[in-house]
Amino acid sequence: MSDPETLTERVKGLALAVGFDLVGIAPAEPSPQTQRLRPWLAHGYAGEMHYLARRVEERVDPRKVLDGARSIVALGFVYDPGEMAGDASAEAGGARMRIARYVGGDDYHDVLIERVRALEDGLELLAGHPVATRGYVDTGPVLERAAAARAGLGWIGKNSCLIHPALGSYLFLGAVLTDLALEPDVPEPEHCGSCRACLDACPTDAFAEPYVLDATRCISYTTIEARGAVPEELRAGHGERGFGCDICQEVCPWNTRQRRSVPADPHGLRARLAPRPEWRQPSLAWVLSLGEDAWRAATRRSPLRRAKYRGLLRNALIVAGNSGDRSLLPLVQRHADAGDALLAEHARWALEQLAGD
Ligand code: B12
Repeated sequence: MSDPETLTERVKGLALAVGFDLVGIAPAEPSPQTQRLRPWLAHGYAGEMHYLARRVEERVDPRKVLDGARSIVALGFVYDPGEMAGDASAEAGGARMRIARYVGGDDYHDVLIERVRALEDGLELLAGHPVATRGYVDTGPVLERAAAARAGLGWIGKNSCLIHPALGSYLFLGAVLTDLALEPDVPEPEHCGSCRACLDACPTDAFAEPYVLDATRCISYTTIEARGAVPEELRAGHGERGFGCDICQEVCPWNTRQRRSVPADPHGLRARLAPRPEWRQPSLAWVLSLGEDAWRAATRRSPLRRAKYRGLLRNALIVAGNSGDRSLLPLVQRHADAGDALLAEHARWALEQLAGD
């Protein structure tokens, strides 16, 4: 039998070696954080994300996901290296559309799940006997923020994001459940104090209270997850944001460049995730004129696909309405006259806003 502490250190070393920036161990059991899910769902904060209400037992108790699970290896990866997507100045004229920092390059699920699989393969070699594992980046029935917080990767802030004291919150998280008995880490105390920058900055008032996001009002939800019309009262709050939103993280003092450090990237993972040139503050006119084939080509291997073609155009029409740029009128009018009822309604709204301007 291997000494559990030694094995823990070797597992952590391997997680860093395969490319993660942060690793910690949580016991595979329910925690006060996982217990938050049920009340959150009961308030209706999940909106149309019905999948979150499935497999609730498993999300709350990891042992229901993997029989015999004893530990969670919680993983973190910095996706914003400090050169921010929103910083690219709008050299060419015309209105721009902002997309969240995590979306302009290759899809993080694909990039990071490979690394998770490498870690899972290595666990068996380190342990010297068969090891049961279930590894996830985002798509499994695991509350990854809860696991990360319990494993000491950082604390859950008032914006509900996991914040690391040195690396900030522009992190992707992952988790490997295993039947190995590893030594748990100590949770990080919370350091938000009396700060309410994120709560006050949200343009759609999406925080029901500190730490609790009403996803149905969150721009990340309305631009990526929601398939139908965006409620009119939320459209002005979208501003320039056409896919995801970083406002509650941009205003967070733990994300200032001076405060954040960026780890080395020997596997070139950050380069794969970095925004492609066409998605660094794309021109709104370009997005509004994309045909479906051009959209497919421009979003290959990208998380932008999740909103679908119609979703991106719907979002771009809202941004057009907020832009005050009347040179977009002909493009917007084209969508108002085309056959798609959802896009036509958003286009008419945008035309009214532009006429008002
Ligand atoms: C559904 C989902 C969303 C939804 C809902 C988000 C939410 N806050 O619930 C939407 C589409 C809005 C969303 C947006 C974003 N997401 Co998201 N999302 C998820 C997903 C798939 C499930 C989250 C979930 O179960 N939510 C339900 C709530 C109850 O759980 P939670 O988000 O973990 O929130 C915790 C806190 O709210 C806290 N809590 C709840 N109530 C209370 C009350 C008190 C008093 C206290 C103290 C705490 C507390 O406990 C919860 C459980 O740990 C996870 C992946 C995963 N499997 O975990 C990614 C994930 C959470 N998302 C992530 C990211 C990157 C984002 C965005 C930054 C993307 C973007 N730029 O647009 C935004 C951030 C918006 C925000 N402020 O949360 C990362 C988190 C990174 C981080 N540092 O925290 C994850 C882990 C994906 C990943 N694998 O990297 N997301």
